[in-house]
Amino acid sequence: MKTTLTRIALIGAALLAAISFANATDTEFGSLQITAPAIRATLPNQPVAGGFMIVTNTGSVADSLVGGSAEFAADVQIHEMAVENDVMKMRELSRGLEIPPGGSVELKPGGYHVMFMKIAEPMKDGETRTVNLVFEKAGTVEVEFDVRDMRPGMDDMDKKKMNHDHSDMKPDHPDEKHDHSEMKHDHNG
Ligand SMILES: [Cu+2]
Repeated sequence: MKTTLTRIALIGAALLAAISFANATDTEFGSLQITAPAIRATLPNQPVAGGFMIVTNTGSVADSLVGGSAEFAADVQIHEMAVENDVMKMRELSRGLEIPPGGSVELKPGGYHVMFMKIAEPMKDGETRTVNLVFEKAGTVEVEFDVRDMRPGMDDMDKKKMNHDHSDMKPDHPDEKHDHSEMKHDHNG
């Protein structure tokens, strides 16, 4: 009985995992796992796009996500976003983003992200995009990213800080400032 219950619980967990990542193409690459890769849909004329995913390192040595390439972008960089003196800023991680052995790192809105610079056309919800990610040790891996409408406000960090659940459709929402800084970013990056 106990075993059956455990089994049911496991199947339930597996189903939940399958549902939440239903559209994403998870990729295994040596000792690296890339889960739920997604690009945030862009506004017309937005020059940059953000990419997000979870990278898990099941190996015994650290590896680093150092960059990438994509047909639709002039350059692919690894960025970090952080609050500095109450202002959201982002910078390129010049030495890459380290994925510790036995650990995983989440790239998400408001934090680490892949930045697609000078995109050739808007990223539209429902599309998929092929991206080559480059890891320092593991080398290059091709990953299919889903383009998804991630409205500003889906960021957990912001949810805690600002109580804005009913106002995230407003274009003048404070959250939008993050996107503006992303948009300006290609001139100094
Ligand atoms: Cu960025």
